[in-house]
Amino acid sequence: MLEIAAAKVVVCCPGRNFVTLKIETKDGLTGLGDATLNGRELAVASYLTDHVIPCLIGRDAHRIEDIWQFLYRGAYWRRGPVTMSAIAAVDVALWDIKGKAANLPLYQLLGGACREGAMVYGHANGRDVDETIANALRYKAQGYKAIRLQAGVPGLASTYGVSKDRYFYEPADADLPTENVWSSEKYLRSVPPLFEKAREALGWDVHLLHDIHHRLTPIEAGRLGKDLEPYRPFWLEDATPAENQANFRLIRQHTTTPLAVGEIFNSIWDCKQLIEEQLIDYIRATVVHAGGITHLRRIASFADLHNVRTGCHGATDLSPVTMAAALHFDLSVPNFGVQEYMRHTAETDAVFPHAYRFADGLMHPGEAPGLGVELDEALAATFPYQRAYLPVNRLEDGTLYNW
Ligand code: GCO
Ligand code: MG
Repeated sequence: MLEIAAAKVVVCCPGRNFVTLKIETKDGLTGLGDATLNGRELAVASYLTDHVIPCLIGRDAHRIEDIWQFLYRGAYWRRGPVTMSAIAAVDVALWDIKGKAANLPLYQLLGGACREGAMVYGHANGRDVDETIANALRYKAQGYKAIRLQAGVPGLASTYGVSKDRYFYEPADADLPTENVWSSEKYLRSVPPLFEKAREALGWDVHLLHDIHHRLTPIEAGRLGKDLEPYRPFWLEDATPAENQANFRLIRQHTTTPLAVGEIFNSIWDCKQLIEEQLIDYIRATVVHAGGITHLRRIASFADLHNVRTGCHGATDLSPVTMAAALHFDLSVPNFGVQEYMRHTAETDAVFPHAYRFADGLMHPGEAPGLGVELDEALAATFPYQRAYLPVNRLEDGTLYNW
């Protein structure tokens, strides 16, 4: 028995907000879990502090599955991003503790390494095609084997995925939501030339990805997929909102471009039909928003039966605790596809010292016991929470649209 003696939530903002759960056992082991939900951070912090932590004290930290079932099945209100991020934080913190108790890196507890490292993709973005390609060439020179391309759309003042900084893209940028303007017509005209020029400049030995960020209808997405087929994209991400999973049947009927979905999914039920009917190729559900390692492994096993591979979300709003957990998962899961990797700021890396590392386009979680991530609480306290919202999106005639 490894008795849970205490748990607390630490909220900090070293460049952006993070919610971290720290669990301590009676004999002094500690585990970390990420509970960050971009733009809704304090809701998860309250869910943990007010409703979950009181139920953890005195339980056996070794009983990860039982505690997961207690928090999921035992609650009358199941699922949803707030609940599942809170459950994920507990789950990951308990895996961290188990790894430390066993003196093994987490991936060893998950069955050991299936590969030498996890292939990651970096974000090349720019105000126009040339700037995006110049940034993509820099990623290629650093050894990246996969690069996501996003370019500003001619005629639109700002575009999703395009930042002012070369490496850091942080969309939750305002005390109250800012408003963007969107035109699917202008966007659809802009993407094929980006890919055509990218293949000319980067060649064919690097994977190219693109994120639509839920902005198209299924038939528009089908057309874009078809237009991009000659350039062989690795995937088209989040073509259309996926509340209605059957939407993806229509996209599939029109293109062989691989499809990735799921960074906002929080349970297996959000992707059951997509996977079962083989409507997607990559599932992007990730540790922090989909119930932790325990639940994500279930999703991955189900996906494996249907030839769907993993492609975990890895934007900067997922803390280094999630990045580490994702890398242990990626190393051990048979149907791994790719891992998203956006570098955190130097301030974030200083608050969360970590063992994971990048080399030659791959990442490795390192050999430290458990997750291999620490939290410098004194430093974290110097970066207090700052309210920040993601933008909203309107069509050119003022209609509220998907961001
Ligand atoms: C991605 C995502 C992010 C999200 C961000 C919002 O593919 O990395 O789409 O850029 O917009 O995580 O919280
Ligand atoms: Mg995305």
